[in-house]
Amino acid sequence: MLIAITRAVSRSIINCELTHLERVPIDLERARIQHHAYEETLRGLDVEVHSLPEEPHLPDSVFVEDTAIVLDECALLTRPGAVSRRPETESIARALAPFRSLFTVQTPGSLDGGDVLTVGRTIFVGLSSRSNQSAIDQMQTFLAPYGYTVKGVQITDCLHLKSAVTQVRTDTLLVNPAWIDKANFPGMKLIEIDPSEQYAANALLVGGTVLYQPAYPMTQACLEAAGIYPVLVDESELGKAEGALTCCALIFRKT
Ligand code: CIR
Repeated sequence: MLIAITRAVSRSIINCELTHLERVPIDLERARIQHHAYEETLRGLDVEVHSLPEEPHLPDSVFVEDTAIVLDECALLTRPGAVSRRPETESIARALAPFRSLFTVQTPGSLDGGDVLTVGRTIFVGLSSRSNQSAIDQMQTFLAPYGYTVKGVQITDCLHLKSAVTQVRTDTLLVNPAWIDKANFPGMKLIEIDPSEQYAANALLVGGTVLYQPAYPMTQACLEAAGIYPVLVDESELGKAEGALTCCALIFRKT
């Protein structure tokens, strides 16, 4: 059984952090309808969804992925790279406490969950504008006793590691080679995005099902050519806040 922690879209989302996108109006109602459909899609996959109430004063708080890394054995609360996002972790700590023992990244470490890709016992961490070497060193210290290896990975021109690469099958990653060096993933099968769809590398693997946005039909065809038929879910309104599918939930096994 899988659990997903999600959070309602904040009424202040228009004041979100932006790094690579120009600010454009965000239709709050449309964002909420799409996010609700995303939660319903998860429920349809037998995921137990715990939807936290809106945080009216925390614009980016719907992007719960950035606040924690949840493994089978424990969870790590992040110290988000954007100062405006640091208060988001308080309520997430309360939500996770019934399920996992918690570690917390300490200053001078900074870490966004969007920079963390766990593949088996290897944890890749993007060295980005949000996540730094100190956080990687702390993760290695916390997680080595559980048998995890933490590897820093350089990314360029995108916000987070998972803007550039996500897992779509146990042995397969979906990757944008313009933003990350494929040599970081020896032994894995790689599917490249279509170069005309630069944001297409963010897919959400839930159990054996891939959730994917309808905005990337060329890359979707590449997935299908590899035998991966995604369930489509549209979070395009939150895309204007630089969010993608993985950002909107913390998904973990109910142990
Ligand atoms: C931010 O810049 O922090 C938010 N506007 C978007 C965060 C997206 N999160 C993610 O990709 N994990």
